[in-house]
Amino acid sequence: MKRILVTGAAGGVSGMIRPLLRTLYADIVLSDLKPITDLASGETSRPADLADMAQVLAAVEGVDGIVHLGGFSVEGPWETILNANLIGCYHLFEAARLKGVKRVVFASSNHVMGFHPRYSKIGIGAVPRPDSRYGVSKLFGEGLGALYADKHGLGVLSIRIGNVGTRPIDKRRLAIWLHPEDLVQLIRIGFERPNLGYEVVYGCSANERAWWDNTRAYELGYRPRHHAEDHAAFALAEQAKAKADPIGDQFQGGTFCSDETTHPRCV
Ligand code: 15L
Repeated sequence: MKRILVTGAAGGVSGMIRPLLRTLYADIVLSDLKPITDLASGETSRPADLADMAQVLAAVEGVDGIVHLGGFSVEGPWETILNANLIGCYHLFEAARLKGVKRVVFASSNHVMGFHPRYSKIGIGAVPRPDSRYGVSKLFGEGLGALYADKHGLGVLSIRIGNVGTRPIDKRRLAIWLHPEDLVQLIRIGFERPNLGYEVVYGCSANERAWWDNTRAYELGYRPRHHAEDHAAFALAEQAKAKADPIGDQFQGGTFCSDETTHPRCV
C-alpha cells in the first residue's frame, strides 16, 4: 500500500493512530473538514466535506487504501447523521470505486449492535440491533461496504469499533475497549490481507469480559496485544463514580440505548 487516506483525520481516534500509521505507511493523506495543520513528515492534508462529492473525489485521488473514520461519531440530529454518515459514506465508497482504490477500512461501531443485552455473547452473524440513528448510519455504511466489495471488487473491512483509548474508562468499556495499537493491527489486516473481499470484525482488544465472539478477526490474523483486565481496578473505580442507568446498564450500547428512549424496556 503506497499512499493511504485517513478521513476524519482531525478526530480523537485519528490522533491516537497517526503516529503508529506513520511507522507503517510512507505516504499518508489526511482529510477532515478543516486542513490538518500539525503535519508530520510523510503526511499531507486534503480538506474535504464528505457531503460534497467533488471534494471527496479530490481527496481520494491517487490513494491505494482508505481508513474511513470520517463522519459524525456519536448520536446526533437526523440532518447531521444523514449528511455526514449516509450521504458522506456513499460519496466515499463511490469515489473509491471511481478512482480505483483497492481497499477501504470502514470504522463501523459497536452501536450497530447496541441493543443486544450484555449477558449474551454475539458473533458477526448476530442480527443488528442499532441503538441510535448513529448506529443505523453505521449499519448503512457496512451495507455499502458489502455492496462495493461484492459488486465492484473493492476489498472492504468493517470494524465494529468498541471504545478506543489507552485504557478502558468504565465497566462497559472493560468489555469493548480497543487499544490504538490493536486497532492499527486490524487496519493492517484490512489493507494487507491477500484476497480480502468483504469482512466484518469486532474492534476490541483481548478483553476477558468481551461480549463479542471475534473468531473471524483471529482467522484473519488478528492477535491483540492489550488486555482490558489489566486496567480493571481503574475502570471499576471510575464506574463507581457514575450514576446508575437502569436501561443503558443492561445493554451493550450503554447510554446510547437509554438516551431519547420512550420505551423503558428491560431484558
Ligand atoms: C462510538 O461509536 C463513538 O464513536 C465513541 O465516541 C464512543 O461513544 C464509543 O462508541 C463507545 O461506545 O464507547
